[in-house]
Amino acid sequence: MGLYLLDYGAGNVQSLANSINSLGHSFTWISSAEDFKKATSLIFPGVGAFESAIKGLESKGLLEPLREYVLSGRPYFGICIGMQVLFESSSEAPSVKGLGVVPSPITPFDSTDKAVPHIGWNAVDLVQSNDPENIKPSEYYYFVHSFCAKYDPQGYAEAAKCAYTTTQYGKELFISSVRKANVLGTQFHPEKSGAAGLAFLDAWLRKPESAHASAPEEAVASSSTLPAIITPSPIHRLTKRIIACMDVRANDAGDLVVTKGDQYDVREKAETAETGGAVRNLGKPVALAEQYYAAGADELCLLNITSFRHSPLRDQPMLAVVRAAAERVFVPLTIGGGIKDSVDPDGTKRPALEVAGTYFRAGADKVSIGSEAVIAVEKMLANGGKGDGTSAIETIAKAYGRQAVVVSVDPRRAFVDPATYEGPYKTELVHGKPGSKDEGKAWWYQCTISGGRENRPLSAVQLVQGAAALGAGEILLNSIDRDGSGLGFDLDLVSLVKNAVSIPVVASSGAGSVEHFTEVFTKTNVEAALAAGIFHRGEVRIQDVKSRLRESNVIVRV
Ligand code: 1PR
Repeated sequence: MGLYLLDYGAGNVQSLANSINSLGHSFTWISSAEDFKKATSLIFPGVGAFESAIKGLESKGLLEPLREYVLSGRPYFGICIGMQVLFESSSEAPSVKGLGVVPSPITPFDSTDKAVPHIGWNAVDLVQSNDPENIKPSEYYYFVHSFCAKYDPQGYAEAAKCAYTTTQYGKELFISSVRKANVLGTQFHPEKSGAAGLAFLDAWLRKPESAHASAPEEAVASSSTLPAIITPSPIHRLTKRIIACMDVRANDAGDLVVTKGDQYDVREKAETAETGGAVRNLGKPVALAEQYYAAGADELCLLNITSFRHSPLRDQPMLAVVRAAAERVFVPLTIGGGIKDSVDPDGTKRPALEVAGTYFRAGADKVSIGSEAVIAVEKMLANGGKGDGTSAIETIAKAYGRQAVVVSVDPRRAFVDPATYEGPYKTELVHGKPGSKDEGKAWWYQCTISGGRENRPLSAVQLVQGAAALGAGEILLNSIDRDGSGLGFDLDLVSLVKNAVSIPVVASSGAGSVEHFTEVFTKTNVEAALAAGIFHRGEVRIQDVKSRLRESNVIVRV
């Protein structure tokens, strides 16, 4: 008896488990169809892709028991895919059917006027007058999805009547949560929405089950109230994200520390008397992660910059860091470094999908792929521009959804003679601004692998376009030239990449002051900005960055 959580085996369900534990509630995992009979409340935290969710449930014999549970009138709370399965169908996977409790389809966002997936903190507007979870229209909640249920009171009136809240992305208005009889569903992730999300979840969990339950027939009954007609606002309220990044590696004593490089060199300068040559130590990863969460970081990024000799699955300390951080931090966590096919010393093959799955189960929300993405795009271009389905990007995106796959780009400027250059990157050349120290120079952005140690014959534009075609959901755009320099983001690079893809782009490398964040958000269309050194050294606080952005009318979560 009691609260059960449903895990269909391909999503980060650990984040929800961690938030429920942190709120002091207990639960049991559904491990067989029989468990549905014992459940008196059920949460389905479905992260990932619609097809793998439905097929995963079917293959485990859990789809029909889930349908019976929902129709029984007992309390159900579905998150993201857990909400989408309540609908009739999804164009993400036309061959499979949803539960049909909410009669409308799930369709893709239009990417002509905005980046898709919709990733980040957005506002919700209450539609139903009854608000038992006390949702806060003044707060922001975290979304990460490419498909949604459009709010369409004329075309899909019955579904619109189920809308508890709506949210606007670009010009599109979609159902961001549903409430019907015993059923609650949120497209946003309360478990990743900081204090506001935890309060929402807690409100649902604290209510007596009898208050959520309904008679079985109410779960399918239609309502007589007419759905509200809502006119979209001129602008949406998706916030710009501020991300704190921790580069993690073992120092010379073997302890995992947060380090920070200058142009990717993480060792103290040789002339520094006592510490010369040592790996820079800027703190402990979990302690820093907690500190940045408390300070209002919208996301955290942990990059394992150790070069793996074996599969990263043997790197238990890093997994322990991810687990501990995920227990304390309730905003999204991206983990990078070593996400690739590898082989253990005993010959055991470890596909990238397994590596990623291990990080997801430890509590990561997204994985970031660096070197392997470059190799995959080179292979794809050599094959006439088509992926063969085997790359890390493709396999992970297929199982977990593209929003879980970030491609980390490590480009460096490659100078050419602008007067004579006739090479393949001619259309991507950037010319130094008149009056700047680069006047008269021209360069393209060359991809590197292995932490910048190896240059590859691929441009940043080719990489991001190829990665997006293979299924990446977001770009983390570093700059080796700017890393640790404090000179500000490389706006030429950011604009070039942002204009080349329609997936969200995170600008990284070079932040040295609050003004650099204002600059990157007002001069480019980038969705998020990431910094490391200035936060680690305490030179700038995340709160100060956000206050300044607000003064410049950039929408941020404060
Ligand atoms: O190739 O899939 O194993 O992934 C390795 C990952 O580790 C990549 O994301 C790569 O960017 C990163 N990485 C590898 N070596 C280093 C290094 O520093 N020696 N760190 C490294 C790259 C760059 C950013 C940094 C920003 C902001 N770190 O993470 O945080 O530049 O810094 P700033 O604000 O101080 O300027 P794979």
